[in-house]
Amino acid sequence: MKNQNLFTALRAAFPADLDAVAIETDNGLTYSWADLERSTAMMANLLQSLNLPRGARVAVQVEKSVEAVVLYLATLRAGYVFLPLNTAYQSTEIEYFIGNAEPAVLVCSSRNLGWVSKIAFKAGTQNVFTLDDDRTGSLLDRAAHCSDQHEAAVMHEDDLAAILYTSGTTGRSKGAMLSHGNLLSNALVLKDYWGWKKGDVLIHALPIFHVHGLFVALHGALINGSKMIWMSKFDPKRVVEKLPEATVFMGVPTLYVRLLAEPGLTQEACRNMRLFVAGSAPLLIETFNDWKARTGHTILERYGMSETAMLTSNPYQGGERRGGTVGFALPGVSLRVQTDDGQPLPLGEIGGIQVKGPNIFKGYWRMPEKTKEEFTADGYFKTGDVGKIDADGYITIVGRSKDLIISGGYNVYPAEIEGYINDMPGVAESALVGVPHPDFGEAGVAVVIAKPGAALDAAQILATLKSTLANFKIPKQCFVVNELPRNTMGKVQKNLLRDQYKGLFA
Ligand code: MLC
Ligand code: AMP
Repeated sequence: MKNQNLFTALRAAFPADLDAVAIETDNGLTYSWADLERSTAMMANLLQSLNLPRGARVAVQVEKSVEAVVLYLATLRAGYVFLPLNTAYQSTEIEYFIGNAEPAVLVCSSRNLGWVSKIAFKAGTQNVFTLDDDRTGSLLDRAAHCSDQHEAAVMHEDDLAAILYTSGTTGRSKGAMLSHGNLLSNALVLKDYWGWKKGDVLIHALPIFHVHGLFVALHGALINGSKMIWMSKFDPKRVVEKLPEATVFMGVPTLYVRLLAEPGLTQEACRNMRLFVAGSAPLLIETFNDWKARTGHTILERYGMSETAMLTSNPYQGGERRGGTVGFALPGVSLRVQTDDGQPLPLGEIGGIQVKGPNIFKGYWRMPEKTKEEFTADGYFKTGDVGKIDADGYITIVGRSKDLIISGGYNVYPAEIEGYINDMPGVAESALVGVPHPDFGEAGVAVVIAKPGAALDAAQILATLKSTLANFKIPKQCFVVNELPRNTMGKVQKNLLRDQYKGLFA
């Protein structure tokens, strides 16, 4: 059997000169390709010394660092399953993920060790390590004693490489299971489609616990043997400073909006740039146009999901990059638009986007029924996005059938937040809607009604949410009202609420 280990493919793309710089960090450190080879070997040996069962999950909630990337690559190399968790998640959220995924290994920041390890031990996780963004922690201490020689585990293309938690319209988060084959096929397609070439340098400024930063950006650079300028946090000034040394940048729309506010963003600053990629949320046409006017570059917008990695892209060459569209289905991806009852729609008509291809995930972790519901009888995955295909083949996303808010590139599921608000004393009902926001694209607004005789304080509601949930999920405003608009069936009409509050952040 040919080894389909994603790590093996990434490793094979390292340049011949292993002493060349692979990653340069914003605090002045450099890591060579040889450093990546050795450190991933040591960490893979550490993981293997734990005698984990096949398919064991390695859950990780740590600040962004090169060592966190080493841990990701080592997990692939050793043949285990990587499970990244947003650093904003608090104990209630972590408790759910750990309880559901039952990881064999958990790696957290040392400042969270107390509460995280309690959750881990309760879930039966036997191995808890710390990793901090200053190159310290028990994980590195232990790995330092391991051999720097390691033969990558032999993996089948269907073996799991990662589980990414993503929420549904109802209920709790679901773990999207992605295989080595899913991720490798997508990385190879993008390498070709986006014209990665020798000498490319990527500015990596995204978090590494979601598809965009962990797969699209990181795999993109690694599978091309390209150097990365590594930023632990997105700082627009720092990005502008570093642009002259780079050729590729990737970001969610909020990053582009914030970069445009920098006077230093000029054609001169972008003189060596080859490609700006945007995705994870809709890019406003104003941002697309302003970017072109300021830098002379046309942003390439693409579309993807946790369950699918990248699905579509505007052309890199040989065609126009059209603002407001997400381009064409990537090679190997079959994309169609259908009605709710499964009827194909002609070009130009709006319907549900469905996809098929080697990049589509293996299902939701321990949720076979949910997985089945999300696929059609002929094997297409229902994305929950609503769109159309025009006569030239360009795909436009016009909305979502799933009740989802995308704020600054992070997903917020109204059902989850409403659940927490509804459980608060004195609350009769609530509705969370997304409205336009100049910085985050979309922002959540909570509208709440009180039980008869109860007095509610909007600020208190927000404060209670803040003490429980990840910060990006907290509504930016909360209103206590007497009633919610309803249709004749009694269902809350969120479109009317969205309309009512649409100017709130204008
Ligand atoms: C931070 N805040 C947000 C937020 N990020 N609020 C709403 N939405 C967000 N995304 C809030 C915090 O709660 C805080 O509020 C205040 O803003 C400042 O927090 P911060 O931590 O200083 O924010 P900052 O570092 O500036 O972060 C903003 C950001 C970040 C845009 C840089 O959100 C980010 O990195 N987004 C990228 C997400 C991403 O990578 N998505 C890809 C998903 S993959 P307060 O009140 O506490 O002060 C995917 C598939 C695909 O979707 O197709 O790619
Ligand atoms: P996630 O579950 O975090 O992977 O988010 C995936 C969702 O982000 C998709 O289903 C889309 O709704 C949205 N998305 C990703 N890229 C784009 C884009 N370019 N334009 C509009 N929406 C996007």
